[in-house]
Amino acid sequence: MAEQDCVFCKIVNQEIPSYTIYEDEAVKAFLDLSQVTPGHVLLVPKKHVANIFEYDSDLAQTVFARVPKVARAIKAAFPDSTGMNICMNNGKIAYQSVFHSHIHLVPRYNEEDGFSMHWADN
Ligand code: D5M
Repeated sequence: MAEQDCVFCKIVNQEIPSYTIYEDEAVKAFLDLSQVTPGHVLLVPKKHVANIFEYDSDLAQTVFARVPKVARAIKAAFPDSTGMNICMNNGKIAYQSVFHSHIHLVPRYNEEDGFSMHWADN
């Protein structure tokens, strides 16, 4: 069930546009609006869950099992990338800003490619 004011539920339901790179019955992967590097993608469950604390094991298996496939698709589309950071912010204290669970996949190009993890800023 979609949450009325959830931006990622609206993306899942195509009420607002996204640049989708992968979709199946359970998940959607689309480009992050403010990409920290080219090809920065968010993988979200279609079911609205706020963050990891609301996952049951079936949902975890479904979502996390998709990560390698999406990672390879990004790598294929951005062949200049030579690595990838994969992370998930859970809770405000952990810098989660959109409370529909999502996994960040951030392709890396070089040490000066603009990426920094929030916790490395401190
Ligand atoms: O990351 C939330 C991420 O969600 C942040 O990198 C921006 C991204 N975002 C927000 N709105 C959109 C839309 N409409 N399309 C694509 N990406 C979006 P967090 O881990 O919660 O800080």
